[in-house]
Amino acid sequence: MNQHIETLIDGRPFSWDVKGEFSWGSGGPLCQVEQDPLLPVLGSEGYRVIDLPPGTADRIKRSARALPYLDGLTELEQYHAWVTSEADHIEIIKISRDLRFSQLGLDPKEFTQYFADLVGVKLSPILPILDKDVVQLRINRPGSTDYNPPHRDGSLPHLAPTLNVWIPVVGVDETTSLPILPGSHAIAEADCWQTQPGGAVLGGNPYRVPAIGRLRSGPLEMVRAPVRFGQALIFTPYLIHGLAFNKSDTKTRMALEMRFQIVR
Ligand SMILES: O=C(O)CCC(=O)C(=O)O
Ligand SMILES: [Fe+2]
Repeated sequence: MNQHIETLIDGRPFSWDVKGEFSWGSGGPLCQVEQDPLLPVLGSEGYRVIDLPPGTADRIKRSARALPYLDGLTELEQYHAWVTSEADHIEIIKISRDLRFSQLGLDPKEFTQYFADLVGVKLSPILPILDKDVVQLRINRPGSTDYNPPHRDGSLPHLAPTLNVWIPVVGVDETTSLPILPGSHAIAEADCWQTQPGGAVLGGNPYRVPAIGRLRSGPLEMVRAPVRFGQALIFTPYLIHGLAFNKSDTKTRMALEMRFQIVR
């Protein structure tokens, strides 16, 4: 069923259309708020913005520019003017959403150690259910539906015991950054009006994560994460995030998503 959903981003109305069957979830929060190993560092808002070591963001940007399927694109921010058709874009994002650290020439050990030290929890780049590391380059063209619905990665079992890391590559500012709902990891499932896994289609693309349309208390009131080039947003996989509509007229936004398994 087609749904037209009203949301607030930074206090301004933003409405979006999604195809899916929505219903109220059941039970309490997925996040074990009292025992969660990440929350002592992420705090009651469930996220933090941290500085990357000097030079790291530039190195990541060079790695993205060197990806074979982006060959010939000199300014990553101009991707939308460079990609010639929707079909080509779809081929590109099929690859960019399922990368390994090695394809980017990045050392998984270096990043795992850096974030493990930050949160004080043992991490691994390998997600056991998938038996591999997964890094995603999110490419989000101006004014497009290249955004995913509001969701929690932790709604999917293989992404639940992880730390989410979101790293600006190009074009991240107050018009393009990732909207989040601070503190939303503590919201009960019963208070989220959502689809089943795999049950949401947005802009013609199916999404594996359940989409969250609204809360019992009212519309989602999201804020763009205050993270910029040179920094990273680290967050609990139970934090509601998504709907990163690119409001700029001129810049494609790219961000690199890393996930680390919590080792117990
Ligand atoms: O970059 C985006 O728009 C989505 C990011 C996301 O869903 C994630 O980092 O888990
Ligand atoms: Fe996500």
